[in-house]
Amino acid sequence: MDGPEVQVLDILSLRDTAQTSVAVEKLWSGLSVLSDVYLVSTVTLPQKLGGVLFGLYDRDDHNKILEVALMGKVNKVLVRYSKADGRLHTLNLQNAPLADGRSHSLVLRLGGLRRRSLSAELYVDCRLADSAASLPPLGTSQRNSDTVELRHGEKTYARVQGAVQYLSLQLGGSVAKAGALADCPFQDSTTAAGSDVGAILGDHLKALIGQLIIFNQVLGELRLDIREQVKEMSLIRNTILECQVCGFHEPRSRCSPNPCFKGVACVESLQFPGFTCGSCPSGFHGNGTHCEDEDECSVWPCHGHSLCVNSVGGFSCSPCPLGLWGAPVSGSGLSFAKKHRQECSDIDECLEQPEVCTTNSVCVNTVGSYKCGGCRPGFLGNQTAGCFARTSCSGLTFNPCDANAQCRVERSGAITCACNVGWAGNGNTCGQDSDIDGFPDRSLPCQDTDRHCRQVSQSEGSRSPW
Ligand SMILES: [Ca+2]
Ligand SMILES: [Ca+2]
Repeated sequence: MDGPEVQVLDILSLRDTAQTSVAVEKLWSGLSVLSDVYLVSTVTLPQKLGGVLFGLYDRDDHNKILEVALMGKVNKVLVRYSKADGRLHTLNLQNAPLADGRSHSLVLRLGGLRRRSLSAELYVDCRLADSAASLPPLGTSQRNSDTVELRHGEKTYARVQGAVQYLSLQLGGSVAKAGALADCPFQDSTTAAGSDVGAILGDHLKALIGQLIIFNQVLGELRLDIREQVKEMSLIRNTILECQVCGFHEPRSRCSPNPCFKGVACVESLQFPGFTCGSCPSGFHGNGTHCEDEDECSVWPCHGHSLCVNSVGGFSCSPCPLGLWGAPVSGSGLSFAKKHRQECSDIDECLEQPEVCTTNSVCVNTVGSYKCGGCRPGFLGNQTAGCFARTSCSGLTFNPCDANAQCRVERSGAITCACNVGWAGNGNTCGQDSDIDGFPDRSLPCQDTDRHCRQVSQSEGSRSPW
């Protein structure tokens, strides 16, 4: 059906009124029998500029019958046409960025001309830009083609430094055919040749597909936008996190208040949960957030007879047992406890505390204690009474002197005894000497050579000094 009936009217090639009239007539008769009409054009528009591209007007009252205008500022194509009741209907087709100084192709399809509702599709640069369906029908029946005037925007566009390179109307045919005029590789639609029902369904389907395509395009753009937004957000977040001088940085810190165990350093982190804790303090084990006391006593750091006391964060050993000596041990941590075991060594009491046993007695050192034995050789006595030299002035038992004599230790260590005044004898034994002549009143039972043990005789009295 598309084949021989399809006509293409090259608008720009219409040179005179006669040619134009023929073209208008063809168009006018086409509108009443055809299903689709296509406007195909290639234009160049400077930034934000636009203008009427094609229009049909009533020669008598100058009313618009059909007008297609490009709105460069808002990227729209405005289609205005008079409805059956003579009033003007305006159709806005979006997503048409045509005004950027470059050449663009556009294909506008007006479909469903013989039905009760009109549909429209706009392709820009071979892509569906926008579509509309269920539009009020075109009011053409009451006009005669003689009163219709055709105008196009070639001169207007040239005035604003733009151009209309190509402009034609395709009467009937398919989108694919119209696309071919604009070098667009559209696929041929099968519905165009179907029945009315098929055509209606096809129009709706086309409109639906068109909307879906646009929706997809919008989604794709949105996705790109969201990706950009996410990038920017993470950039801003990182900037804020790294910004030390920002006043609001500190209060938002994940380390304030410190979420780590008491005394453990907290470092801000970009990874979840936003902070990192240092290692647990000495004497504790855990992940830095939760730390538990280590039981140092479990590695037996104390001496076998000392008491180990585990405390929160540390331990201590009781002092070495009696008789042993060692430095006090306390600290924190299992490794410390393993390296610093309590050492208790014996005290040599005999050497360090000579007075623990009686002077001149035997002292024997033992591990953890000592023993006191008997008196050393040359001494007599015991631990209770003391140990004395066999002769000495110290104890009554070993004093060789008479009770009435003076005991004296000479420098040589020898002991000498001398009878007190009024007494005479050899010192070891003394007798009363009433006349104080150095001789006892009576002979004494002692042996001596200096006669002081004997009473002096009368015969010997002549030898006295008196
Ligand atoms: Ca502990
Ligand atoms: Ca000892």
